[in-house]
Amino acid sequence: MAMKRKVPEMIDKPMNFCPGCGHGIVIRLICEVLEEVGQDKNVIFPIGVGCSSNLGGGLTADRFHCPHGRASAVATGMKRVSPENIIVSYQGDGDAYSIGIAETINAAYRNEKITVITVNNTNFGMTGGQMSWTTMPNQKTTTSQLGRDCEVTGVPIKFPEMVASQFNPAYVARGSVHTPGEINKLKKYIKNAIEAQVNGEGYSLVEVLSPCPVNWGMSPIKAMERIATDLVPYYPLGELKQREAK
Ligand SMILES: Cc1ncc(C[n+]2csc(CCOP(=O)(O)OP(=O)(O)O)c2C)c(N)n1
Repeated sequence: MAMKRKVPEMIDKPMNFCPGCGHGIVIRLICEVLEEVGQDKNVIFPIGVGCSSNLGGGLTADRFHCPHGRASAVATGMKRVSPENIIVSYQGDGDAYSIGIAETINAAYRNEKITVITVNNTNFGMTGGQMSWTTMPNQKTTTSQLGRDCEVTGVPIKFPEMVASQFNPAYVARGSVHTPGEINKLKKYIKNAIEAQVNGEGYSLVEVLSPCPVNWGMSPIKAMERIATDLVPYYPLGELKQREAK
């Protein structure tokens, strides 16, 4: 008998991502985890502006499409008003770390009991691939046509490192989607982040390195390879702050 393919119940429509985009993988993992920990009917997603917004179109879950960059502030309000709900913000790097960096830092600083998932594809994907704070040194984008000059722009931000070393979060990790093995590890990171919130342990953050083949001007396979060769050496993978044993 043929195996039945199991898609999480909360995914009820296809989402519109470019071929080879990583967003769909990340969203699938989040939904699988929420179902496994029994929170799929209890979650609310504050969603950023960008390709990340497509999450809103494909799920049955409650969600709120926030003003650009402000999802951490919205998440804070949701959690404080309704602490029994699980609040998972879903944002791109441009949204969370460039446009909304103040809100993103402030929620982490206050150790809000929310989960923040940021998809780092090293550019503003939806609007055509402009430079963001995570664009790599010398990377060509539509607004850094000669390559990112860090003398002029500063260096790419390592937000998880900053949160893990300067604040007091419950859990911080950086994962990636560029191999099946990394996807499995990423799922464990997302599970820890959401379980930390379920247990009221404090702020949890997972950054995901994710390909953007169209704006990187690469095939989907080359874009996955670029993560391994160019991004991982600068943005190391793994847990930056582990949960304390309860
Ligand atoms: C206040 C405001 N400024 C700018 C925009 C235009 N805008 C829409 S999506 C986007 C880029 C989002 O990039 P990122 O957060 O990295 O997400 P991605 O699309 O790469 O997933 C921008 C600049 C907007 N919608 N609102």
